[in-house]
Parts: sequence; structure tokens; C-alpha cells
Amino acid sequence: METLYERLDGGIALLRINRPEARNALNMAVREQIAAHVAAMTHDAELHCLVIAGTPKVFAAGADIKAMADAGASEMMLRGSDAIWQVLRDCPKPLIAAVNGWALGGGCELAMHADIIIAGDGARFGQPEIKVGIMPGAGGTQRLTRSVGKFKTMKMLLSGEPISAIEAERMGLVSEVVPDDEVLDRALALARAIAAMPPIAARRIKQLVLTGADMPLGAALAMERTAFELLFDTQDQKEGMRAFIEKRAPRFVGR
Ligand code: DAK
Repeated sequence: METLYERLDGGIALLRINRPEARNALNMAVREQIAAHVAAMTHDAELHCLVIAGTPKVFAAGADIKAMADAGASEMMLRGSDAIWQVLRDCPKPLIAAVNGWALGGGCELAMHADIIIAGDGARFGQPEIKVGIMPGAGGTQRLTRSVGKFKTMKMLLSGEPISAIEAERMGLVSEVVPDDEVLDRALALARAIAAMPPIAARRIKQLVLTGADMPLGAALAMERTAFELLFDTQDQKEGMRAFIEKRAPRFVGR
């Protein structure tokens, strides 16, 4: 299988891209499998967080160059490869990218579709599409700019040069850098911690951060206020605050 999907205890799932002989390049099969697994996880009421990882030496080296080298514009459009990105964009539950090794092109864009990026200290991020005559097509020009600003983005996109995990963290592209052999454990521990939080609050936070970023500040703040108030109609808000007052651990039920 080019991807491996496991439901783990603690309300989390792990999705691994497993095509190391092609540096985990995202061919059509890998994209379709990622989309199917993310959709399945989204609709699984027992799951509250998904970790997306590659293999020890590479997260993903981007779209499969061999599979698109001879394609024309219409064919690229008809392949409908935006579906995978749409499923990721639509996922209301927290996604964590666990990045070891290369995250290039569509691989870097895949990581940027996550909500949190945990990177190994040997990881390298880049958008080298220009070197093969194209440009980022899955959000690289926009997500990177929104994460790290114009000047860092322009340098990465126009030169195609990769950056280190440390540099990525300094720029704001990575949430946390850990030793390479601790990436998956750290990502899974964080996923379990998030999955133990009240899921409605987690969803609202994700929704507000992502939707609000594209809105005028006043409207986004008004939307935040409404979402904040609505959480007071959940059982988990009552339980969370009662547990704090009674000095005990909360038991969240997701309602
Ligand atoms: N595609 C296809 N095959 C790849 C590949 C890729 N992206 N990356 C590596 N491979 C294959 C190599 O061809 C080689 O295959 P064989 O020769 O063994 O048959 C094998 O993997 C091992 O590669 P290397 O020998 O190069 O391995 P190294 O460890 O030395 O180097 C590397 C690893 C990741 C630094 C290097 O392989 C590399 O630079 N790869 C290319 C990276 C790249 O240019 N990525 C950008 C691809 S363009 C779209 C949205 C998004 C996109 C497209 C469409 N739509 C919405 C329509 C995204 C486009 C891209 O990502």
C-alpha cells in the first residue's frame, strides 16, 4: 500500500505515506488514498485528531513529476487532483503533520494544510517547482505568504532553494522542532493531548483561526465572540469549569 492508515487509542489516527522508493511523491493513487482516509477520519465520531507522516527519510517530495511531465493543461484540469486538497481544507478536526526529511513542492503544501507542523531537526522544506518549469499549485503562493510573509516566500519560490527545519521554525512555518527520531512520538503525544480536549471547542478554534484569517478583523472578532458564547451551551463547558472548581480531571463527552 502506498499509504498506511491506523486508528490508534486515545481518539487519534495515523496516516503514513509509504512510497519511499519514489521519495513519497504524490501520484494519483497516493492522493486518492490520502483523500479517502482524511474523509473517513472526518466522519469517524471516535477520532479527534489525525497525524500525517511520511517515512523516516522523506515526508513527501511533491507531486509525481513523472506522472505529469507529458500532461497538457486540459489534462491537468481533468485529473481533478484538487480533490485531495479540498478534503484536507474541509476537515474540521485538527491535523498534525509529522515531518522527517524532505517536504518539497506538494509535500510542503501538504504539511501546510495541517494545523500543526512537528519537524525533525534534519527536515528540509522547499517549493522547488520553478526548477521544473512550474509553480506551486496547491496553495504554496498563498499559504506560505500568510505564514511567513512576502520576502521569505519570494525567496523560497523564486530560487527553489530548500530551508532547514530550524529556519522554518524561526520563520513561523513550523510549530516545533524535535530530534529526528522523536518526531512521530511527539506528534502522536500532541495528537492524544488534543484529542482529550473538548472536541467542539477544538473544532471552533480551528474554524475561527482559519476562517478568521481571511476576514476583516472586525467581522472575525464578531464571529469569535459568537463562537465563544455558543460554547456555553455545551456540556463540556459545564464539565470543564465544574471540574476545575472541584479540583478534579474533567470528563469531556463531546456535546
Ligand atoms: N516525482 C517523481 N519521482 C520522484 C520525485 C518526484 N517529485 N522525487 C523523487 N523521485 C524519484 C526519483 O526520480 C528517483 O527515482 P528512480 O530514478 O529511482 O526511478 C527516486 O525517487 C529517488 O530520487 P533521488 O535519487 O533524487 O533521491 P535523493 O534522496 O537523492 O533526493 C530529493 C531526494 C527529494 C531531494 C529529490 O528526489 C528531489 O529533488 N525530488 C524532486 C523534488 C521536486 O522537484 N518537487 C516538486 C515537484 S512539483 C497540483 C498541485 C500541486 C502540484 C502539482 C499539481 N494541482 C492542484 C494540479 C505540485 C507540484 C510539485 O510538487
